[in-house]
This record gives sequence, structure tokens and C-alpha cells, in this order.
Amino acid sequence: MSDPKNEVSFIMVKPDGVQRGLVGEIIKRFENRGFKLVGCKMMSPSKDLLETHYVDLKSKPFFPGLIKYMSGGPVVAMAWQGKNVVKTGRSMLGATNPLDSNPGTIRGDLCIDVGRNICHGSDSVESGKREVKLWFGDSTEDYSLCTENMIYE
Ligand code: RTP
Repeated sequence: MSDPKNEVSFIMVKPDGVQRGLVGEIIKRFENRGFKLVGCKMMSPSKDLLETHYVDLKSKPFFPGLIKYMSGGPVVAMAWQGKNVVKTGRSMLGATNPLDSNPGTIRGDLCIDVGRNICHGSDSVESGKREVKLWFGDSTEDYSLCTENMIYE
């Protein structure tokens, strides 16, 4: 069986989160919780990539607006690794609509509108694998074993 500590989630700071200078705040929360950043890049995603990422929402009335919003500037795409990172990451992000997000969550503390909710997090372990592969290919790292070397010479 695969090691639960190797679970990965795709977390993205959306264009509004980047423009508002919230990248560090979001990274800090995941690092403080104990998760490992194993992939990170700032990029302007193509329409094709966004439509593939959000393929399950294609029939929703808000889909065109979602693609326009997500094309509005660079995003920071991240892969985070750790035990239960998908479910815990979703609870750290808060509900999709920030007005329903509890205080203490990223959305509950930092934003208001569902169409400007600053971050994305994979909604299942399978989505986590699919999304990390979609955005990073095979180029993520596995740093889980090298932490001690970064503290002791
Ligand atoms: P995300 O994928 O961004 O983490 O969000 P989610 O799973 O919590 O929610 P999902 O239903 O997959 O929706 C994806 C994103 O679409 C935008 N949205 N707008 N105007 C609306 O009613 C509406 N509903 C969803 C949000 O930006 C949401 O995060």
C-alpha cells in the first residue's frame, strides 16, 4: 500500500490571490501545518489548460466567467504533500463560497465573493493526482526524507 504521507494535493493561488499579494500567506499556512511544498511555479495558464482543469464544470452557467477570471493574470500552481493533505487542505481553504467559510480558514479570513475566492484545492485524492500531473507533468520533487539535512550539517 502507498505511504499516506505521500498523498498530494494541487493547490493554486488564483489571479486575484496573486494580485492581492496573498501568495506568502497561503504558503505560510500550509508550511506551518507541516505539509511539504513539492512543486511550485508562477504561470499564466492557457485557456486549454484551464478548460481541462475545470472540465467537470463545463455545463455550469458560471463556466465562461470562471475561465475569464482564471485567465485574468498569473497564478501560482503548487503541489503539496503529506498525510491527508487533500481533505485537510480543503478544510484549510474553507467553503467554496467565502461567505460560508468559517473564520480561521483562508477564504473565511481573506475574501468575500465566490467568483473571487483566491485559491483552489483538489477535492479528492484522485483529483489531486490528476491535477498535479496535469499542471506539473512528472516534475514534482519528493523532499520528505531530506528535512534533517536542512537543519544539521
Ligand atoms: P476550486 O475548484 O476552485 O477549489 O473550488 P471548489 O472545488 O470549491 O468549487 P467548484 O464547484 O469546483 O467551483 C470551481 C470554482 O468556480 C467558481 N464558482 N463560481 N458563480 C458561482 O456560482 C460559482 N460557483 C463556483 C469558484 O471560483 C470556484 O472555486
